[in-house]
Amino acid sequence: MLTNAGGVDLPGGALVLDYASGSNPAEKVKSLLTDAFGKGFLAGQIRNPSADSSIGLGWIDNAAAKQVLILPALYGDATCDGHVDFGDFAKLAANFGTTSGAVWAQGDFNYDGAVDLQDFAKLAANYNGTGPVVPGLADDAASPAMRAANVTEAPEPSTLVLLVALLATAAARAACRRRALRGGRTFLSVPLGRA
Ligand SMILES: [Ca+2]
Ligand SMILES: [Ca+2]
Repeated sequence: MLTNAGGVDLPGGALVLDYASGSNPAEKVKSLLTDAFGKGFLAGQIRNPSADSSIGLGWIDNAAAKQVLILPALYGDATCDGHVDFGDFAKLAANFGTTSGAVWAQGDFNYDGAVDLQDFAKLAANYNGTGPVVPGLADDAASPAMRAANVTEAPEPSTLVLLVALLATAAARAACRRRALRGGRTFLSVPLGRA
């Protein structure tokens, strides 16, 4: 499926790649989806004929179940549970400032490997939105591993204003990390003040 020329259309449902008895296809999936993102998910090896500016394809590597899932998802739905909410923001905030190697589940929604303001803008545009919900993968007991991987302990902010404030905090923390890595040189790459 990942290698034949025809590829696969995913307008709904989910594609589950079980790697319990094989090698993890995550890198291949990431590569194919990065290519398809550049084509609006309307072409490429894995496609979503219903893709538009708010819905593309997301994916998640469920290491506990040894499954990679690919499914239509709202941009911003890092957890692939059909909703864009604080759990997704927490993923993005935790990885904010990453410049390469990040994946959808970490908040890279435009498949460039970085987690930055472009990704936050995509999440913000769909915040509190509900997209395609795949039975068995969403808000039911069938996805405890994904739920467990989520961060939902913090109080849930109801407005984007609060999210922006929290993001500014995350950005400041990321800048601090970079300063530490760069031997104390002052460095701030995002145009946000400290919260
Ligand atoms: Ca979500
Ligand atoms: Ca990105």
